[in-house]
Amino acid sequence: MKLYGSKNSRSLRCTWALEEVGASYDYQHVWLMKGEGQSPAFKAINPAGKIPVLSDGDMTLTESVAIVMYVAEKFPDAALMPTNAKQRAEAFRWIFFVVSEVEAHLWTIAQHRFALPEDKRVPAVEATCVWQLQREFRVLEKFLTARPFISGDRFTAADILVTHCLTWALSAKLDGVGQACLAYIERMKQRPAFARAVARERDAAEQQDAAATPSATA
Ligand SMILES: N[C@@H](CCC(=O)N[C@@H](CS)C(=O)NCC(=O)O)C(=O)O
Repeated sequence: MKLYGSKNSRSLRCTWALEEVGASYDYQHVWLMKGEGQSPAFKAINPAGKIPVLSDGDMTLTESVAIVMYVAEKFPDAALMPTNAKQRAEAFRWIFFVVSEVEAHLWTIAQHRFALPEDKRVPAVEATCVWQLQREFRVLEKFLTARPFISGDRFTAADILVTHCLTWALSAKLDGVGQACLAYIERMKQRPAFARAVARERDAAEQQDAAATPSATA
């Protein structure tokens, strides 16, 4: 398997899942800020020019949540998704919740802060997104006050996605993430697989940077 990703992006969800299951995989850093996502070579892999992308044999898979779910299914022994129908539904509940009710607003904020062309940005949108996000943060706070993991008493793929969105909210300096959510983020960051995933993405970015920078002594 090969994952195409970028530091500080949604690809961390996939590297984290791959590390949780102990998969062996190649990782290629794609410098979005340097326009690599739009290069003909990368667009031949994903015509949308976006990361993450996972290739596995003859399959090329985009969409971070689909990749996380594929990893969960390919490595069933790691139990990233429960097999019991009710527990599985509970994990899916939080995956859909965080993508549709939290990530959507985070992405709208990012688009109107920097991702859209300047003449398409409407800064006033942010206040509405923040208001909606704070309602969703209160929902997460209620559940994470009562349980160690978002879908119950064990780690699932839903924790990868919820943690990623909560850390995204913090790095965007948004208010309203509660104490139980903050404690949960810290617990999730203590997972060895999380630390390995962050290091893998960071090291790949640094290596690519070093390779592109002419040596001072050359
Ligand atoms: N829904 C997609 C979103 C993918 C996406 O927008 N990725 C961003 C980085 S987090 C990207 O590649 N942006 C480059 C671009 O839009 O040109 C997913 O979850 O994988």
